[in-house]
Amino acid sequence: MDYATRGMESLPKRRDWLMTPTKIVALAGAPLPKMHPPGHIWRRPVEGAERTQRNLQVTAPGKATSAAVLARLLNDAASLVDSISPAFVPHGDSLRNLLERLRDQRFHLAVLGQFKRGKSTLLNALLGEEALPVSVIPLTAIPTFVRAGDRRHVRVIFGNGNSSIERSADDAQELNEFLAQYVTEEANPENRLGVSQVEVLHPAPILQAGVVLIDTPGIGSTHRHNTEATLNFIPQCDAALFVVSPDPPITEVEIEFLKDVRSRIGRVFYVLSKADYLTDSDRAKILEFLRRVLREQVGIDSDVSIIPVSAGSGLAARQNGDQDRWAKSGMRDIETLLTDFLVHDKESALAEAIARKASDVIGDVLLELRLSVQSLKMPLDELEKRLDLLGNRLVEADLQRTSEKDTLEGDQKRMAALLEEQAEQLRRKAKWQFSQVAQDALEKNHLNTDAAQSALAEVIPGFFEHELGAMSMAFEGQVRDTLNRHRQRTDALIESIRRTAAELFDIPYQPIASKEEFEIKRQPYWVTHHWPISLGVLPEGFWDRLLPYGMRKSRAVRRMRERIEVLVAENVENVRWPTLQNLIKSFREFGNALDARLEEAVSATMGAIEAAYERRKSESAAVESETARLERSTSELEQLDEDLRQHYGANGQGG
Ligand SMILES: Nc1nc2c(ncn2[C@@H]2O[C@H](COP(=O)(O)OP(=O)(O)O)[C@@H](O)[C@H]2O)c(=O)[nH]1
Ligand SMILES: [Mg+2]
Repeated sequence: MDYATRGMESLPKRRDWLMTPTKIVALAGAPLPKMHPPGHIWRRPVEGAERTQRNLQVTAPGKATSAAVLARLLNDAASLVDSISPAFVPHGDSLRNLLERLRDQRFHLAVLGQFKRGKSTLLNALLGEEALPVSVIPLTAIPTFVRAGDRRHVRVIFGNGNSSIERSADDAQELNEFLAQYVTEEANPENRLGVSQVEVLHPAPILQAGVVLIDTPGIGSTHRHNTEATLNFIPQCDAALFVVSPDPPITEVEIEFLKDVRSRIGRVFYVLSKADYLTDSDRAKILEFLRRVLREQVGIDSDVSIIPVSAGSGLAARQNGDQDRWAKSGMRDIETLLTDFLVHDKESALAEAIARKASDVIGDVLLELRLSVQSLKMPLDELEKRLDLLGNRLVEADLQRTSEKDTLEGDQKRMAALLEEQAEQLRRKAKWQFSQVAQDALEKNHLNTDAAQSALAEVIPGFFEHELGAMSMAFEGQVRDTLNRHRQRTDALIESIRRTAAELFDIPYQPIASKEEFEIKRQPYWVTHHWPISLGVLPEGFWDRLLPYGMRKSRAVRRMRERIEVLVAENVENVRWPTLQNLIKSFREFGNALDARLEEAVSATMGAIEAAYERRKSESAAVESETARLERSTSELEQLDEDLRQHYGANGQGG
């Protein structure tokens, strides 16, 4: 079809996101109005170009002041962007949001490892007091977030966060006792209180750097759900302390866990706790052994540093102000490592990421500005011709988008079918295993069905907790891969629209550098499921007692089979249903986000040109001064962007 010969007016109004010229103008804000309309809502307008130019001088290289310099750059850029036109205020807001994140510097550092390795004790040593409960038996699957506050304060959050209770504490003991009511297995067995998260505010100096320390439930405990709870929690961590101890040095579960952790958390530090149990030579041997395991089985550099500590003695030293003992306990090394990391690496990692994102926002604005300027300068008939060509590209893009949505729908159906298949497999596996358990118990207990029922009650929660964990992990991976493919295609589509616009109007085009990841939302990660185990005992038939053993047995087995049938159905449903809901929700949210991104990209690109076009048609007198103003803004913004890149992009540190 020859779209090129059609006028813009004849473009089919296919979908909402496909902008018709009037709609584009409306979305883009005003059709580039007078220079400073009275009473407009721009925030912190730039007083004059001189000020911006002067501010641009302060970008002397040097990492020490990089955050401050970056903050100023972001601030300047936001003001400048606001002042161009009200249509750009959302871009200004994006820059201000980045500035806020930079200033906030909030960073999640989790303490990970098997239960009883001494994680909570280590955190207490860092906090300088016994704030967190320490126990010889595992705690419940509830992570505790500890952040800076001017006094000790706890917030316990229940369920989905709808309800919570708070309490201030005068000292460590009060804090510890209050926490123990919610996070210990004794006081809150299997988390029957339904606690989902605990937050602690604490005045310890280590927290002042903006770090949030997270005490985690620990993997590989008898409470199987703790492992899954910790695994599910990893996406929230920015860095981690991985704690092992001599008894035994490292287990299979920890190695598997560590492989997973390493691929998902940027920085992991290793700690050998309870080093006080060891003689110097034993310590050296264990460290050597650990390094070898990390190297050979996890694939970590051979010179990895593992810090030996005795957190217990460190805590005592802290409390007595004994600097010598604090150093000897190894805690000082950990403190220094963390402080260094928090002061240097954390800041530069965050600053780099923010600079890249800011550059992208500015890139967007620049593209629109350049499109506007070109459109204003171009002869009217030439402008119309190019607008037309761009319109054709949009019609094609809309077709692509429709087919993308169809594929997305197909993928969702495919994933749902896969889930049904897995649920069926799970049913078969569960029935087989439970029948074995029940039959064994019957034979060992004179065909007593109560005994068989108890035996089932013992295996069911562990079995399903494990299966749910495995299933949701495998599923999440597949959903993520599928959605990622869609995201990449949408990105390519957006890119091609922007590129077409840039090429048509002869302006330089820079592809977006840092694409926002679509986060696939997870279920709350430490929900304790209730696994049905009892359906009331089906009584023996009245005559059963009098029947010969063989007949009694087959009747008892049949009764148990019927019971297992129902138990399996209920429990598998407990796994299948939330997984399916999560799947549907992920796809729906993703589809919406996809549309929103496309719409945004199209309206921004077309908006600039269309607005200029409208302006050209109406009042030609002001066009010249408007063009000059936009050109000025463009070059100021280019300068700002260059400064951003010089500091954070051009030094070669990608990723
Ligand atoms: N000897 C010694 N025992 C420790 C040390 N750190 C922790 N423990 C003990 O190990 C047990 C488990 O500690 P905890 O901090 O609750 O471990 P978590 O489950 O990993 O949080 C407790 O009995 C602690 O007293 C240490 O550095 N030295
Ligand atoms: Mg603990």
